[in-house]
Amino acid sequence: RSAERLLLAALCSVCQALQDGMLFPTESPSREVKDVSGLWIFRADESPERSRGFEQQWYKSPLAETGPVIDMPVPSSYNDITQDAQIRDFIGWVWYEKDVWVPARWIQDRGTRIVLRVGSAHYYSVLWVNGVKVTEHVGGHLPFEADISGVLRQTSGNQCRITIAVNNTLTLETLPPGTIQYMTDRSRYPAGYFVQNTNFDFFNYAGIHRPVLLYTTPKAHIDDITVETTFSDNIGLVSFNVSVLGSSKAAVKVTLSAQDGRCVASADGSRGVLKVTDVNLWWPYLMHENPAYLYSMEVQATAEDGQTDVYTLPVGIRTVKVTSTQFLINNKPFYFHGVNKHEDADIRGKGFDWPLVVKDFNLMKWMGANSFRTSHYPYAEEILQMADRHGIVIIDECPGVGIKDIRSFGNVSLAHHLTVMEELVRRDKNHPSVVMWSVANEPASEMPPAGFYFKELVSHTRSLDSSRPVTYITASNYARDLGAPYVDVICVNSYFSWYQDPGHTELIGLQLNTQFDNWYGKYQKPIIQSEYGADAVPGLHSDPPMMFTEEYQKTVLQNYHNVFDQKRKEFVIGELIWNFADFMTSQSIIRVVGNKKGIFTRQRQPKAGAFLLRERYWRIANETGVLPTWARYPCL
Ligand code: GCB
Repeated sequence: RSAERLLLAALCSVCQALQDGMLFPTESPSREVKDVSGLWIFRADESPERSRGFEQQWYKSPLAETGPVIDMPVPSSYNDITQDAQIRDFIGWVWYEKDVWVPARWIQDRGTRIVLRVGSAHYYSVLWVNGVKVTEHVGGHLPFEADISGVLRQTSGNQCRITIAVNNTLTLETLPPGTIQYMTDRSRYPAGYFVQNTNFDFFNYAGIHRPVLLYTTPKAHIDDITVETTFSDNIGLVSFNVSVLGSSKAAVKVTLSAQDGRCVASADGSRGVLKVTDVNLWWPYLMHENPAYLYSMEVQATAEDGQTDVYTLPVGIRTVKVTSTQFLINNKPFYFHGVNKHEDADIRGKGFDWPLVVKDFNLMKWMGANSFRTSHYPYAEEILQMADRHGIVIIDECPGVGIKDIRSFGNVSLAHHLTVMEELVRRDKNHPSVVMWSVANEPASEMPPAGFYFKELVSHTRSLDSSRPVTYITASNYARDLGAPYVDVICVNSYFSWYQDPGHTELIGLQLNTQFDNWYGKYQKPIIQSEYGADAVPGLHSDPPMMFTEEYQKTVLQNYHNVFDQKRKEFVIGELIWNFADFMTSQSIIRVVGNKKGIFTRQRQPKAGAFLLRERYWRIANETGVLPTWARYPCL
């Protein structure tokens, strides 16, 4: 116990809560946004130690003057853009650069704050502007930014050379973890040969994955907004907390408007509660005839000098609660019938792409999915905004996938994991679509340090946000799982008749029933089947079904569904298919150009399993009885 206390004290000193906010950049009367994504130039540092770029200070001069450069689109992973296998599999530092023009008035007006923001870059990034380092950031999948007003005003004025060095190396202390292995047998490997080992099943795509933006705010600006919502009868309550930087005496005014523009509540001051009569609640898709209702909250902060900063935040009013058998949204039972996804597509890898995002939402709505889990890392903010607008419910997962090595349960790893949860909650706390945090996927939760590790992680996450439940995804045995006592909902992944008893779909019923009864018997917490599925190579057929055919995938799904239909009357609160679409993995003997457990191909065409799920999800949705006839799936 005293050792635990010591450890905690050490941790608290490392992980001070994040100071600043991370509001999504939007335009307003006081703010401008300039997207500087597009075509950048690129150079991989192929020197043996990958350190030449730093030794030769490639950020000091235009990158093209340092050696050969190539074109590179942003956002995109760099891996699949060229014909060069070395770039695809590259490990180490790569360098990106773009010259942009900054509007002269931004520079001249000293009351304007200019911020450079990267939506995400995988994994470790360093940023320079006109050769001056402005920030660095550890971790992919989450945004980071730097105030570059001073640098721009001191260096070349309107001209802005942005250099970003990105390193995809994973270590035992990164999230996800990995190891670099040097091969020393000179009869098999050349000198200096190394590989990156990981414990996760998706390709470690790298590069600048989300948009790079320049945006402005007044010097005294709204730095962060936190809203929490609840309701009682027909009164909605929105509590808000606004933090302003650059002025200690700014006057804050908050106005909430309905979708027709009508002002429904307003208040003065940086903290308070807005009361909304005849509230329109935010309901999930297929749970209400008018789902995804969003109010619009305008925050104004006026500083002593009279300048006003304005920021508008969409607000959905809803509650989330968990009982021992149910997941309640707005006090009504919610059953997750949804998917697990990846940010993954041909050519762009994990690069953000609007056509793909909109297509995926259309497919989810087509199949009657009401939810998805952001397996195995946080997705782009734009995706969460879509979910808010369409009523798709999200389990928001951090990048804690593949924590399998006992050394990754140490202090340094835990401190970083706590910081990542802070970054995640800071970014996503205001999204009504986000109903639960997931702190990890399939860790080695039977290893002794996992108990302490997950106790800390879950309680820290709760201290950051008490309005949402916390889970982690387990694939471990119910009797040996050391994290389950701390979570609110048990999420279990299992692959009966695939990794266990391959080919024996007749065993699924028995084994899945046992799984559910064991977990519920031990913890009395509601359970989500957070992954299940089977690979299907599109176009492969056999009857009776054989593994890897579309028929086999369907049969596996049907056998799971029979059990879900029994257990959802008791304590099973959701089912999420693995996976929405086929996705790329590293090369191995169990993957044929990637993981084929998608019910859609990587190009988003349906396999037989997609039609099966579509019928099922709409049938479940129709059971709620709230859907008007026109909104029902016609065949049912
Ligand atoms: C899992 C993992 C997921 C894999 C999946 C599979 O349990 O969470 O990342 O892709 O199984 O297909 O093996």
